[in-house]
Amino acid sequence: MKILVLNGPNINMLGIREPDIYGKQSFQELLAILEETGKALGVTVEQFQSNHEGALVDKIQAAYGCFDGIVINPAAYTHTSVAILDALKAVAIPAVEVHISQVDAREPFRQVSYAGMACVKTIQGQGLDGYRQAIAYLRENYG
Ligand code: CA2
Repeated sequence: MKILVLNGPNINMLGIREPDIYGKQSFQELLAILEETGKALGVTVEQFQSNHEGALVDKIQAAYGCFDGIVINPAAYTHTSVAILDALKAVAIPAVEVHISQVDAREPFRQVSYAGMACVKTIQGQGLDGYRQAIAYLRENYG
């Protein structure tokens, strides 16, 4: 099984500020968790992070016919991007939305998720472990 993990803007800055919201772990530690999870569950995990909406849309389109599942944390684009929602709908690859923080308990604008409307599941407030849980869910249900 091949899973594509997509991370949106500023996720590469994890651990640098706002540790009370996003934890102390760095983006490099997230990459290590993804690699370890892939090995432990016997799935191929590819990761892509971008600060650019179109680059994320391009990557979702390119996943068509190549990946069996998508884990996506669109970060701020979660709350604004109809383009990412449409791309997820277009490829129809089972996708799990991950948020490191508990977005439902934050500002009202973070409680709206466009991408989530095309996802089979949302995991939030679990810190970086949410990514492991999302990969395990896809493996269990779509592997
Ligand atoms: O909780 C999440 O995973 C979010 O997707 C993270 C986004 C935020 O815009 C979403 O509402 C919820 C932010 C990504 C990282 O932002 C940083 C901010 C300060 C320092 C480091 C990263």
